[in-house]
Amino acid sequence: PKSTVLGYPRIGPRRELKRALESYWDGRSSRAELDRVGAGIRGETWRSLAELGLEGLPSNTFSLYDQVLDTAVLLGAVPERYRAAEDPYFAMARGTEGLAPLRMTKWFDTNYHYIVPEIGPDTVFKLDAGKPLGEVREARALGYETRPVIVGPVTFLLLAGALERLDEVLGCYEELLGALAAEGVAWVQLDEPALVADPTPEELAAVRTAYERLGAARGRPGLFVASYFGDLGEALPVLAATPVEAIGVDLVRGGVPVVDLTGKTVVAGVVSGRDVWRTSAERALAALGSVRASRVTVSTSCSLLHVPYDVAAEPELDPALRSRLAFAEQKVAEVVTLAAAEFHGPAPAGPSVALAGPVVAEGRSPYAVRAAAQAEHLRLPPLPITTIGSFPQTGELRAARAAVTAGTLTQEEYERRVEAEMEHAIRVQERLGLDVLVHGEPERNDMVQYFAEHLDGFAVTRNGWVQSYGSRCTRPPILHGDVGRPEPITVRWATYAQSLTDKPVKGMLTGPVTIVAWSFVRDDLPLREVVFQVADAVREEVRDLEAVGVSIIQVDEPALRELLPLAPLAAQEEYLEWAVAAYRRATSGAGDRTQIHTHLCYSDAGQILTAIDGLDADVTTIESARSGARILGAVESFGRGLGPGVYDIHSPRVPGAEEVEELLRRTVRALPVERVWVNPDCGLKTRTYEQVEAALANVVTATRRLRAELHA
Ligand code: THG
Ligand code: ZN
Repeated sequence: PKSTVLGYPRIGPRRELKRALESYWDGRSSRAELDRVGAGIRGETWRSLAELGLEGLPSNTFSLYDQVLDTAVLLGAVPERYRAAEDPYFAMARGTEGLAPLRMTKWFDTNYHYIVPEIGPDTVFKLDAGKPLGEVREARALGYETRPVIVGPVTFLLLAGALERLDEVLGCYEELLGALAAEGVAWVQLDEPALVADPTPEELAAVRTAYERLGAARGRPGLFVASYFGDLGEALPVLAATPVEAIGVDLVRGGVPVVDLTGKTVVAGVVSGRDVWRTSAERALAALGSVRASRVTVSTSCSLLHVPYDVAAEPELDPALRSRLAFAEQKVAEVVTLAAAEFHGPAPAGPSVALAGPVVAEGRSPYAVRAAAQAEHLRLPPLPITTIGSFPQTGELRAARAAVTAGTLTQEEYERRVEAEMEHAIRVQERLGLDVLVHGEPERNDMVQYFAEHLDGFAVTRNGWVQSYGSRCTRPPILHGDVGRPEPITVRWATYAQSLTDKPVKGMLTGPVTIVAWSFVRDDLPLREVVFQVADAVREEVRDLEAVGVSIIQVDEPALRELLPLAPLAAQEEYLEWAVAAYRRATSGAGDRTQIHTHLCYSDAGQILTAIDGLDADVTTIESARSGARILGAVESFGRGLGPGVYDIHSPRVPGAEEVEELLRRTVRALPVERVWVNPDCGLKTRTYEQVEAALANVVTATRRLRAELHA
């Protein structure tokens, strides 16, 4: 075909799949109803792609939860303990009463999260090709011939940490190719994004083995190996030397291949699947024209899973901005248009943009000086108890926000309800005996969305949902112009919350890297420049909070690691340097007496502990309980206040006081006691008040026991 896409969104243009899933999980609808909604989304996708004029239609890009989990099921890698569950697939994805779910982690450097396959000595690989075969037949019944898309063997095993099982897994893939060929399938797409992250010699050998062997399978469909999220580098010549007929390259992130690919089809990803901008036809055509191959198919740089469905669903966007945007539907149309054009090289050099001058993070005093000033000013007890920021978000509040948007609730009435909710959260914390309170964030839907709505240079969408994991989605804001803060954002709420209590109430801000990481970002400036613009806006907010007497300000950077380049090491180091500089730019306007807190969300923070230290926050709260306090092994060199979470908020389970006490004891053994903070692992937004109150009461009990010993 002359045109194709590597994949498509699947949550449904109005999140139909999300609703069907959650209704099925709650027992409000049947499995048959869920399958009917899924079939509707698949059929509508094929119809829409064909109508736009796309030639190569993909199938098996749909998933009820995650494509990596689908691949585990395809290969029979279902751990024994899930097999007896009523629905083993969703048991692995979400857990059951008695079973924890499989682990979930980020899909390369996207905001999509996949289920990590669990492969152990007991795993017996056995093909179950029902899903891809079913989709091929389903599409055919609607009149469409499709190319099944499947995670490739090397990427699958690398994600599972089990590359040594290649031989067994290849047996399943061979069998799969046979089954697809018997079904009359002409092409299969095997996704190998793991190859773009600087493959090791072992990984390159695995690529060679895998595709020599699959290439030699008799009577198989055409093999299309898709790479994305970067350059294939050394994997390209290796792959090119195997019998695979087509190779997909990401020409947005990576360069035009220097390898001569005569004899192959190159599936050239010139339309970005990672942003929301229209494609420059000039640059795309030049890139297409410089590919040396026997055939070129125009495509997207990766699956369109990572962008919203349709700009047409955003009538409220400023027309000037709308005209610059392309979501999934518009990107398909671009692919079709480019495929119809004549290509001619050579590719122009990438844009060169001058960088702004060096950033000087103007000085706060060294930590020790600040710590003394803060101790004097705040007069907190030892082992101060706090929470991360959000308190349970009630259905009534979400309904109230929707009512304001619908025009059935006045802004004044809404704000009264938000204030009542804040007062409730403050009273609960006072009654429990916490030391540093939070206002609970009832005024925020999503922290990034909230700040984007209040900053210049951002647009927010109404229907621009992108799948984050399972049924969960976000609407990433669109950062399209210069960032500015027209007026204070959080000062009004912070002032109100502080007026209710004599205990300190933390100001709550989101850091510049996180705001950018969870948005779609303009591509005409280096990322670093954009992040610094956001940092300056946050800096103004920090100063304004301080000016009204807020003495503790938390600037969260949960996504600090998310923009980390996949490779090489030098790029990663450079990134961490400027990301840390941006954070300091955002926070260094605060005086020594003002205590800066930060919160980071992941369990393997040990890896970037040096960068975290570089943020120079006075207190860092961090996930710890869920990972068995692994972080404690790494913190000895950490020179500032630290609150390793004492219980896991992701589960509804209420921790006992003894359990919390045990974790606290381990923490004070690893760190000087005057630097230890006591807090849960993360925000409490997804829990109920009942759970939160019970858990925090036990945290207070445990902390008081330790404090009593300190005094003794
Ligand atoms: N905010 C934003 N991006 C994020 C996260 C976030 N990306 C990474 C990580 N956190 C992803 N985790 C989640 C967790 C929950 C939800 C989405 C992503 C979620 N979403 C609601 C849903 O799908 O029902 C919708 C929320 C809304 O109304 O905006 O629950 O925390 N920006
Ligand atoms: Zn967190």
